[in-house]
Amino acid sequence: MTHKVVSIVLGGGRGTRLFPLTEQRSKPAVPIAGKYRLVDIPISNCLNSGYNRIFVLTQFNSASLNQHIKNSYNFSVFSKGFVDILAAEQTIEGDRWYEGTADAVRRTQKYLYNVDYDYILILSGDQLYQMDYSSLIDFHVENGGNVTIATIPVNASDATSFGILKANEDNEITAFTEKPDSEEVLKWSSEVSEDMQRRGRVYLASMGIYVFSKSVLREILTENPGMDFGKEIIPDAIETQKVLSYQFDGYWTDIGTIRSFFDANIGLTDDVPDFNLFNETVYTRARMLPPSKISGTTLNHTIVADGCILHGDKLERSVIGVRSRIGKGTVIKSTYMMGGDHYEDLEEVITLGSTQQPPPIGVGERCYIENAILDKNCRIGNDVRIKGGVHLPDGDFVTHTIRDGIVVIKRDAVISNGVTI
Ligand code: ADQ
Ligand code: ADP
Repeated sequence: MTHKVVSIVLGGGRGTRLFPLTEQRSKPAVPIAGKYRLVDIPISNCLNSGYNRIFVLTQFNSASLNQHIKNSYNFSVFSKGFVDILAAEQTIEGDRWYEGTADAVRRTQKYLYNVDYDYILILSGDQLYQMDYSSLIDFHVENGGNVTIATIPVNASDATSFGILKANEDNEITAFTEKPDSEEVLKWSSEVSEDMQRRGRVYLASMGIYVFSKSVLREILTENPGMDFGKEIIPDAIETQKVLSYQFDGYWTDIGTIRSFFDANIGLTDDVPDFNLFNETVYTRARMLPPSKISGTTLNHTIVADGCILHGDKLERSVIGVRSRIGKGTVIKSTYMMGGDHYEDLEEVITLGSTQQPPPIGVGERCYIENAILDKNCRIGNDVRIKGGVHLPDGDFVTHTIRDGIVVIKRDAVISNGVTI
């Protein structure tokens, strides 16, 4: 049975946890897996589930996000589909930014009046997973829910970063606590499958994916002035509405921090990755780039996107993004190189290569790079050594940031010949 659904992707607050990747762009526009953007994940899940009316809520509206959405998601005139960006904006009522997830949805409701729907699907913009939302909607409808939360069993250490809940045998949520501390969490275990129990995943976490029946959302957001779903709206709804838990048993991970973002990208190079790009289509912009050209390079567990020119010595457990250029003798390990937005022409590369002021876009010759994220368009000279790891304390510098031992080279940064980080 197809239901009338509109989807809202919560594209991100200030995105401070992903700094410096969000320094110059909004969170939904952060490049992932060498050729996609974060926002492509929830949008693709929606499209693969048959839901093609999607709003993306974001704090600021970078040109790149607009360009990406406009160029990637075009529906035919015979379709009612759309992907629209709604950025926190100045209005007669005020010039505040969205002050939380519920506030963002509340201030977006006026755009929904023209859309014909019965159920609203609220999604997070910073998670990596593949899910058929139509099963979730069917579950919500068949079980007569007012609100349904997608849930997943997690272990005690992860549980402190999520909303944790308890449900009865009818999957009705009876209690909810947002991000309990490590002592409090111990009181929140649930009955889960034997397999989950064996893995210590006995706490039922909210995935931050919510289904609301149309009138219920309007009622709740009018009556409860709360700014956040997790902190205020959901705990309140449990008291007044039928709130259901829909347990998901696939792979799901939150990619809101540099560490989890890095792990999710590098994880794609596993033999059988948890998130399998070869399963369902992940949609993105069709770029018409030339195939990658590789010479003299040993590649091991590495993903190479389109349009790269690679001469390095060895690439291992790395994701090499679109239009990357890597010079001779360079070794790259456990690194996510996002690539470039454009090519420099050959003449430019040769001139820049000979003067090295600044070096051409890409990574130069005889470099060693490990445990790093190289943002778009960075210019790394020759003989540069970047070695992330636990020995490096967190810090913010002009050209890079260090978080959890991962060196993040900023977008457009210039790292001169011979520099060691
Ligand atoms: P968090 O992810 O910590 O917990 P939050 O920071 O509110 O919650 O973010 C949810 C999503 O909304 C993210 O994609 C975020 O980028 C986006 N977002 C945040 N503020 C926004 C704003 N002002 N405008 C637009 N988008 C915004 C939530 C729940 C937990 C649950 C986890 C699962 O509160 O209960 O366990 O998600 O990841
Ligand atoms: P980001 O993608 O990392 O958020 P931008 O949005 O600023 O960064 O840049 C992405 C887009 O800008 C690309 O789609 C590319 O077409 C275009 N672009 C940026 N710089 C150039 C350039 N020098 N020449 C041509 N196109 C460019």
